[in-house]
Amino acid sequence: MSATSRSPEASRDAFKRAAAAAAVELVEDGMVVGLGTGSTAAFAVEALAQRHAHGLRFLGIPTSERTAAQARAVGIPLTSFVEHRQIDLTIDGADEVERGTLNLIKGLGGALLREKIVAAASRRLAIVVDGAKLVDRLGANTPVPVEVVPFGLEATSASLEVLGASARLRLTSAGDPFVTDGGNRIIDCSFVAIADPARLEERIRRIVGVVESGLFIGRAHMVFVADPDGVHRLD
Ligand code: ABF
Repeated sequence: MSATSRSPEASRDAFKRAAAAAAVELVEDGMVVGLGTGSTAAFAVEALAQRHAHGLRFLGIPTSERTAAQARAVGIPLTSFVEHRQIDLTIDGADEVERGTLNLIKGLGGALLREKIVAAASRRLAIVVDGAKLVDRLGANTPVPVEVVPFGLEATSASLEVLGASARLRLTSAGDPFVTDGGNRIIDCSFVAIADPARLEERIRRIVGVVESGLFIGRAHMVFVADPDGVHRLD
């Protein structure tokens, strides 16, 4: 069955799987590989497990406890920054990819801090998405997630609103504040349009109480996008 003759959800999963599989082809013997978080990155972890089962030797550094659990379950050997300061290649998802710049919004999955630490330590960051994630301007469909320390988060949130955001504390389905792997909270910040994402990232970072934002500016080296026409690599 072709991806386009399936239900929209199944098609989207087929695109995510195809983008992930293309990125996994970049992994070579002996590499340290950053393992992203989210449903698309999870397809990459599955594909990596298959390559590992066929003899490829590599070590993974996961970007979340969720991904660590998945990687262990499928038999991928893990390492950490204690043993390796530098990562050869990270494969991760994104919530929005800006055409042309490859700037990103990440963090709807709640793992943006570890994702950014892993991205910053990576020689190459490969992003895997389905075509629905491509936008002309960041912020079009997605809020910018901002990880903040719990203390004073109301004041931090007010400072984010001064930047023009409509700021909302992320809650779990049970109505409790969402807690990140680092024990922090996330404030989702909607901007009508982000004209200058690099400047916005800097302004958010300067707010006391902010740990990191989900704006990834100039970090992606390549993006694998899958849509009904196939998988395209953007560099
Ligand atoms: C991670 O998972 C995040 O940075 C992003 O928020 C999310 C994307 O998830 P999915 O692939 O499920 O859309 O990559």
